[in-house]
Amino acid sequence: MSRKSLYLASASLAAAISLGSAASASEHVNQRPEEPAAPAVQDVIVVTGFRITTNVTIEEHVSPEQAPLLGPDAASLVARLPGAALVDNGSISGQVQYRGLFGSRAPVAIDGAAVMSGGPNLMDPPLHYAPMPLVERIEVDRGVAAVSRGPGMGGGMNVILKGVDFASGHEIEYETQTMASVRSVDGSYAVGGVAGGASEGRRFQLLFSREEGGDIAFSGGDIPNSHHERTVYGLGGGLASGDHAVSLDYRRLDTGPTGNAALAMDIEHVETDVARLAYEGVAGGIAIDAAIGWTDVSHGMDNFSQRPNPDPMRHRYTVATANTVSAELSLGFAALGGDLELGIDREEAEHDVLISNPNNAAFFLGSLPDITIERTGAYAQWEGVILSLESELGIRADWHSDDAGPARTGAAVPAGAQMLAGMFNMADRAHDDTTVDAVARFWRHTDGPLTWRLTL
Ligand SMILES: [Cu+2]
Repeated sequence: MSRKSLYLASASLAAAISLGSAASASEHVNQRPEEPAAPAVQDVIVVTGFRITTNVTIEEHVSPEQAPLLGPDAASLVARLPGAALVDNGSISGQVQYRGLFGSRAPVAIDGAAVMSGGPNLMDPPLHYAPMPLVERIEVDRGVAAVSRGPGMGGGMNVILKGVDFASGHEIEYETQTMASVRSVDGSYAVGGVAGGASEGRRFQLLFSREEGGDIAFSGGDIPNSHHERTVYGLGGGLASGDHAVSLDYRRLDTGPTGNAALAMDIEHVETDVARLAYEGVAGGIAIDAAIGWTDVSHGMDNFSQRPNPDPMRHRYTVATANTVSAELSLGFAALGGDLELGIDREEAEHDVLISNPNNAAFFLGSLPDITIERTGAYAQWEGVILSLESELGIRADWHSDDAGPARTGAAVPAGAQMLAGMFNMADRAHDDTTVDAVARFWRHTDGPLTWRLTL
């Protein structure tokens, strides 16, 4: 059975926001076993459109005509949820603020893996790595996030990218899911999707998306620095046998000149490689999830090539690099009348930022020099019924440590900044800290449309 879908974003059906259950999402898509639905504690945004060969019911969605997709940024879509707002730093640099939380307090994952940004001021925020043509759905924790999401406080987001799942039978079945959109306001287009094949024991897929748009036009002219350009491609595959499955995925993101009018510079490039090796299986009644991830970001930005800046002495070009390795392991089993999940995770990141003036070799500032950030976390999360309430109790601890190399400054840097760099270099540049998160979520469905929830 081959499934083919066509999405027309700028026509009548763009993006449907489902405020209902994650179960409605599974009607449209292959169920991913690693993401069990938890309707009462999540909002799920199903990115959908016309599916040519299947019937799609959209009654439970907000009418798409009332909520067309306004731009290329997935963050602007999530920002429509109650309690969410967009931090609009550029057409593909948006961050979601959720009930006052953002940044590391509202963690974002893609296919369950935490996303590591490379830019020091998040020109490539986590949702930058989820172009709309590749997004299948977005799950957002209502209020407090489960401890299994990682450290953070609430509004945890998980973007599920389109993908080819294992099929049934020995024969390879081929599948494509594609999407295309055009918008007149910025003369932009977006195309992309996934194509691949799968049997019960093998699967493979290719991902591609390309987006490009000029400055947004209005009756009074153009909005400067509102253009964008982004390409993502990738490949992945997996093998399954009995209760065990392994997968290996690789993605490359290539962002070209993109305006960030709200920030001091514009994106010249972001080039990011993401790879992930994952295992999922059951052994002796214990569900095991394990993964190793690797992210490498190279980012350049400047304040003169995409905005007026006539003084060559004030030109700045900044290179930022980030390299992250992460690993996680979780075990799930029945315990205490419910389901218990125990997990550990670790991240090691290296960051480096150098600000320079291409017109003056004596001007440079290593403002984030040889930064290393390490975190090790452990958590326990139990789900079951307490006093006839659906309940989830979780606790996690994280051990953080970070260090920095000496800051470097060129001779043309003003004395004040040189002095600050000197004081920074004399200070103790290593820190460590421990954080503890405890979460309790209770909910109860009633016969009517009401669901009671209490989260602490
Ligand atoms: Cu930047």
